[in-house]
Amino acid sequence: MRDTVLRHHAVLEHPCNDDVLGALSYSADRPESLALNALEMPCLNVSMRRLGVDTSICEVWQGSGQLTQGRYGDIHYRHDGSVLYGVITLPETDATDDGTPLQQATESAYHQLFSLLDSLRFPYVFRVWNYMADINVHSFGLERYQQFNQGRQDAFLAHERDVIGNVPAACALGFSQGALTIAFLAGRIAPLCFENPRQISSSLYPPQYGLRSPTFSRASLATLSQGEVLFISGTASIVGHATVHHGDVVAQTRETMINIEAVLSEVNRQVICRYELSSLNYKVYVRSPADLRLIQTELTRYVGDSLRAVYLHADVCRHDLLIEIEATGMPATGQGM
Ligand code: 3EB
Repeated sequence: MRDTVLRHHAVLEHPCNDDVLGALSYSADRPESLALNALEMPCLNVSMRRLGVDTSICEVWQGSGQLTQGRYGDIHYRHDGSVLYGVITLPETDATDDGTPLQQATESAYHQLFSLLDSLRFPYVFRVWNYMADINVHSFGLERYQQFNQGRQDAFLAHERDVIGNVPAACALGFSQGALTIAFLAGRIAPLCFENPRQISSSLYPPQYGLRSPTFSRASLATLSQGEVLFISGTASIVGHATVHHGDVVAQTRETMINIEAVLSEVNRQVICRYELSSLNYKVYVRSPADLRLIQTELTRYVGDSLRAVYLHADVCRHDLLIEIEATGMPATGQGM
């Protein structure tokens, strides 16, 4: 591996005065990720427009007790002793023999992420949010999402991390321009990871989707300060490994919800708590803003009038996918988030 990737960073830490671990905001009006000052909580802006309403949105993760804040290489993080939230944004530099700019930025980001977690002893990654420019564009002979997958999996392998089974829940979406932007939640207690029986594990996708497969599980269940939180990964209209319902956004929305329901059944089969579609918070990534009404109608029909969903204009990682939906939830009997 390259020197830049192997470089080890000093951890610079100090205590915080509040109990917010950090945040992700989504707004197209702030195209560049926010510059972080050493005293601010880790918060990145993702350059995506919210659909249906004029306000932007900020997702905030709460810690408990005394928090510690730190910097490690390009990562800004906070932790409360049991859960760590970090953000990293990396520009793409020049291609080298070691890979394309996006591949190298991704490998470096994940290398820093794993090195930080190793040195602070937060071994388990619960959830990763991955955002990059031009996710469907081909360059250097490879689709950019595949370049990202290559960098990500190489970093998992270099750190001797599992690439199937115990892997974080995740999402990977595109925006029109900006640096690679990644946020993550990690902790000291192993999460439970789940697959979807209707889909093959992403790590076993056939090579037509790239020689290095996407490294994520379909859901993870982790302990945060507010209790158990279920993270359902970005989910799309995929059955087996194939995209279904080409060009039909209503059918893709329905198939995606059938997939989310299948993941929920897996979770409910394996844990004592009960999770329900109506008690999840949804984030819906929409390729064509003009499809918003059709998607809202179909989702409300499927989940019910209590549907809580935020819609964002984004590129989905396969050109034939029109929608991707992720969800987060507490048990049906517990408190809403
Ligand atoms: C899929 O099921 C759709 O590369 O981290 C969903 C969730 C998807 C996570 C990732 C990709 C990722 O393959 C795409």
